[in-house]
Amino acid sequence: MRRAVVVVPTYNEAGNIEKIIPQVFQATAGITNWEFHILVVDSNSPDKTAYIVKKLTSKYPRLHLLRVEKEGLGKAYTQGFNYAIDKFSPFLLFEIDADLSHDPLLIPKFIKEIEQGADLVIGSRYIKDGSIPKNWAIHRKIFSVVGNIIVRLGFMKLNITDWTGGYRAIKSWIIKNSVPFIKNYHGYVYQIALLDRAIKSGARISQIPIRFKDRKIGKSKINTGQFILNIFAYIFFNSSFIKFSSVGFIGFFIDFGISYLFIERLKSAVWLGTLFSTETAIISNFWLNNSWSFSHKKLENSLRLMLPSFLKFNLVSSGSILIQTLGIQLAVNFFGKKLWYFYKIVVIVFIVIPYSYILYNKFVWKEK
Ligand SMILES: Nc1nc2c(ncn2[C@@H]2O[C@H](COP(=O)(O)OP(=O)(O)O)[C@@H](O)[C@H]2O)c(=O)[nH]1
Ligand SMILES: [Mg+2]
Repeated sequence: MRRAVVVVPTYNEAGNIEKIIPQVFQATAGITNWEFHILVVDSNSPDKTAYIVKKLTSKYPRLHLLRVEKEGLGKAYTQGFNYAIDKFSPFLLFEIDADLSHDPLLIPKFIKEIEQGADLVIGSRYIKDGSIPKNWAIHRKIFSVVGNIIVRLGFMKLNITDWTGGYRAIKSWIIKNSVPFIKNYHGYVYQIALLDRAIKSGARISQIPIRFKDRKIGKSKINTGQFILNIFAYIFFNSSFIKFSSVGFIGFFIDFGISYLFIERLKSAVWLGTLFSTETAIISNFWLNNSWSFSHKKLENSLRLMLPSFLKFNLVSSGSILIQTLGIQLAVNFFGKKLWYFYKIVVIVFIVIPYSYILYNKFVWKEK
């Protein structure tokens, strides 16, 4: 029989914890081919949450308690997952909030997705039939919606709709793979880091709609300002797409610098300087993308294996040059020459970058 551990992080959830535990056990009672456990990870709540859980363990033998220091949500989850994996060797782990915002009755739906082949199931508020609470203050709604759109765009993963939510089913192997990395993310940004790692390690992601209910008891622990800063920092340092765009930017300067050197200083022919500078930029872009932007899909370090990919890279890059040249010429024909640099930026940002990013992902750095 496959085992699943539902990990419930708590900080001052005394009013909610007695309700959610029976609800989870009731919701899973009908799933007879799985064995369900609950692990409450409490960060030394002063309101005696742990004491209540301890008392309930005599009634529920599959209820367990882990007490940890107060070091943030991410840290509580990583410690809880490590403990659960060590002690119960589960096939599957669940994340769920303690404050009844997530309906435990949906657990069977998550299981169904796993049984149909998903590695990680996201409870999403942002797909059809999912929702956030109507009574949330407007700033909280905006933050949640805009925050998720920024993450989707930042990673260029538009089909993953809810990055910040905390209702998920995750196969243990993903957690084992990800822990060395995500253990550095203590706060709420950990949810984004875990999903990013899961995708990078090739997990099959599936989404089911959830209606997020506002908590009735207790207070939210989220520090919105801190969270926004952490999200931006995380995307900046971890998004292949952002790294890829930065590499392109660096390539532009290399190209320009070498052209200048050859044409202005060494008085070489313009075509020769241009040929040399563009190819140097292409080589350096290839190297930087391979070792940095797409390091999780890094190509084999042998010349023989790399050469076909490098040729494809050259082909896609030549396409970029062609698109740029034709695009700008077309714009100039239509609107006149005056704003040529503006058209250049528009063509690069809206056509060349998405075009080359998609093609490199498809043909050069393929998903493993
Ligand atoms: N163990 C632990 N749980 C936490 C911590 N911070 C938040 N939680 C729990 O994480 C879940 C979601 O937190 P909540 O404050 O409701 O966030 P919100 O729903 O985004 O407002 C709840 O079950 C909290 O009790 C923490 O530092 N340690
Ligand atoms: Mg909550």
